[in-house]
Amino acid sequence: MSERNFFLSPKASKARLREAEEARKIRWDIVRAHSQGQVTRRDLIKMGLFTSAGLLLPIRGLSPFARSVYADAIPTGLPPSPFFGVQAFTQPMPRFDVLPRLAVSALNPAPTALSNQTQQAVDPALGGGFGPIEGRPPGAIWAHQQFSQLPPQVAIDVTQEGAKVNNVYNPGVASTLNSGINPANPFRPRFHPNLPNQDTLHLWTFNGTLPPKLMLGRYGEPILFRHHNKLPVSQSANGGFGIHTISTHEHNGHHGAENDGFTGAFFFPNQFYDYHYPIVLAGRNTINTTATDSRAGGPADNGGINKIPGDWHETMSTHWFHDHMFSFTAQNVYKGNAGMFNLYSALDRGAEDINDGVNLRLPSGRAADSGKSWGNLDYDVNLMLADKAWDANGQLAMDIFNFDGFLGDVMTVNLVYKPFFQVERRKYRFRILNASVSRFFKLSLSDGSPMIQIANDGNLLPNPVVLTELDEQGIAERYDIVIDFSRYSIGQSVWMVNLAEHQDGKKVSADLSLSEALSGNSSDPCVGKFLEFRIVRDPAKPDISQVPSTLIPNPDLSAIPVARQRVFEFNRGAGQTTNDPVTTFFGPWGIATDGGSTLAADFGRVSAAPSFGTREIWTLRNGGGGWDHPIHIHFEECQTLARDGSATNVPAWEKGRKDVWRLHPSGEVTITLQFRDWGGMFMEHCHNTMHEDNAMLLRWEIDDGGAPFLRPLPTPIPKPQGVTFQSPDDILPTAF
Ligand SMILES: [Cu+2]
Repeated sequence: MSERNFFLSPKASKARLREAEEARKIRWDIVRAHSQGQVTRRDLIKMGLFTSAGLLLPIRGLSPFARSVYADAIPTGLPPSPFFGVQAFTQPMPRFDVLPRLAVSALNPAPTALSNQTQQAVDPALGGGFGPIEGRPPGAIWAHQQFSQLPPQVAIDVTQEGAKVNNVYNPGVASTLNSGINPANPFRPRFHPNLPNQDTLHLWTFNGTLPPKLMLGRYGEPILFRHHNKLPVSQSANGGFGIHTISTHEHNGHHGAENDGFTGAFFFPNQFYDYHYPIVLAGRNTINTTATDSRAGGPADNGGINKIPGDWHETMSTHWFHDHMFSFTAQNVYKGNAGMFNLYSALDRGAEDINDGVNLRLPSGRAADSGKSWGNLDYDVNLMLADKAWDANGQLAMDIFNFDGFLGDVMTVNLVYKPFFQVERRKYRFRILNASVSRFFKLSLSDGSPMIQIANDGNLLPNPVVLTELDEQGIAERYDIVIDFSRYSIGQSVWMVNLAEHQDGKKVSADLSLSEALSGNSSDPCVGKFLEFRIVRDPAKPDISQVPSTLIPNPDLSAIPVARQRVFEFNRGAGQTTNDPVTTFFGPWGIATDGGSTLAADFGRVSAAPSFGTREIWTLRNGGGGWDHPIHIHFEECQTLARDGSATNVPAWEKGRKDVWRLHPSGEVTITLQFRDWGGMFMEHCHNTMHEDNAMLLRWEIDDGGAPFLRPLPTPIPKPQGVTFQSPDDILPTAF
């Protein structure tokens, strides 16, 4: 186990803890000044506080690993988050808060295909003058693609704003299925009833409230997601981290780029952005175009299937949505900009009693009892895992200057500290999201009993996999599992346990055995039990849910030629060839494309431009052995062809489609993907969001699918007074 950890033990001497608290104050003064725009990273380098690699120099007090006066060889560590006497497993776990699904006519102004450029006065803090009410870039290229063919049928109307009390909590299930929580009681913005309320500057969430938000959607029913930015107009009103400009990514929606939360298409306070999620099956223009296959579809209100065009093998289930602001994603997601999206289909109906030969009947709930033909949440539970830290006052806190990665010392589930969850003696589906900044998890149950993995990322696997330990789960990966609690007796408890120990944010330092993780000896405070399942009763009705041996086979790509291959190598020690103040960032991390040099992020650079309607093979390679990277490719789900050059290295739980891959130290993944249905600019990046922000991210685009797309696409430059465009400032020689 580690000798060196990010956080000091609470048992460290008072003097050591005091030294660490002083160090944290100095360090966070600099963090705050930087996040509020008072000092730039270039200034900090000039002042000698940064190395050119971006890391803070190990001056005592500025780095958690600087040498302490108390013991030369041992770093100080950060002081642990204060607990105010709170014990683990003493509060119920809140289910997600289901977002209301409104009629599109409830939106005022009505959504439009092109960005709504109606002018409004701009706050003087944002430069004054006038600017558009919608932050989406103007013009045909950023218009909603196929808006008239796929008009929105449901509206989701949300804000981003500072923490406040939730008086409209809707868990979507009865209180008995939510550990007895009475949703009529005000739900306060805090990590435990005995911890302080988070203030409006430190926690910024969807609608400003907890619990985190859940969107429910179904194939064939396009959603208009209107996101209002109600964050403070002053950049300094941020509690020391986070920025008030946002861009929302529906991870991993198969949508046009104008709805993908492009990192450079961010919008400002007092603006909104209309995201159009058509929720179509990939391949809709070439496969099952007459919509005759009943496996390709969405749940109908009458219990039947609304058939749609496209490939049913491309059906997705578990998504999430989160901020993608250029170079500020880690801070904004950590601050609360993250929700989940359950996507229902003919195959995955969310109604376990519908037995029509298509519905897989996964654990969810009964349509006959609820009257809901889809989306029953009774036994289908979203779990958002994230490590957090807070300051001496109990307010959320973050160190944005550790470019290796940020680790919290407090484990949260659904944004509360180590809760319990009451369950019945039957099967449950859990949709587990790793929503951390830099931490990987590895999950097991405290008694070592089996779990059935049914999905990886957004996708049901070809076949379920029985495991007593899940694989490591990187940032942004989703693992759907089924746990059968019928093997326990009423009154028993079993815990979910994290086996993955970190010493820093670069990678997992050790995957512990279950007994090691349970021993309490790890110096990583997020190792061990973090969620208690309390088995409280028998189900009122027998469990008729199923886990079929075949779920969703992969689409067959054998007849589709491979148009070309590309190689992306993820490295430390990036250079920057451009110097645009808006589109570039520099940092230690970068990506080398097709054997070129390792480049830091520039969203004005085109690194790859695959041709519309083709298929390619991409190799993602980790250029170093000292770190892992969970790499995310936007747009369409990929198939994993090989790990480290061999198909036999692809484990059973990665044999379906995926959108995030842990490369492993010095590891390599070979994937194949298609470019169809939509166009525009997309991204590829590390989802260790500290790496992503510093600056392991690139832009690729589909720009030859016909009007309105130009090759190459102009880069948006957002301002409160309106988005302007400029030509790409770099096009890599192998892009086209
Ligand atoms: Cu990374």
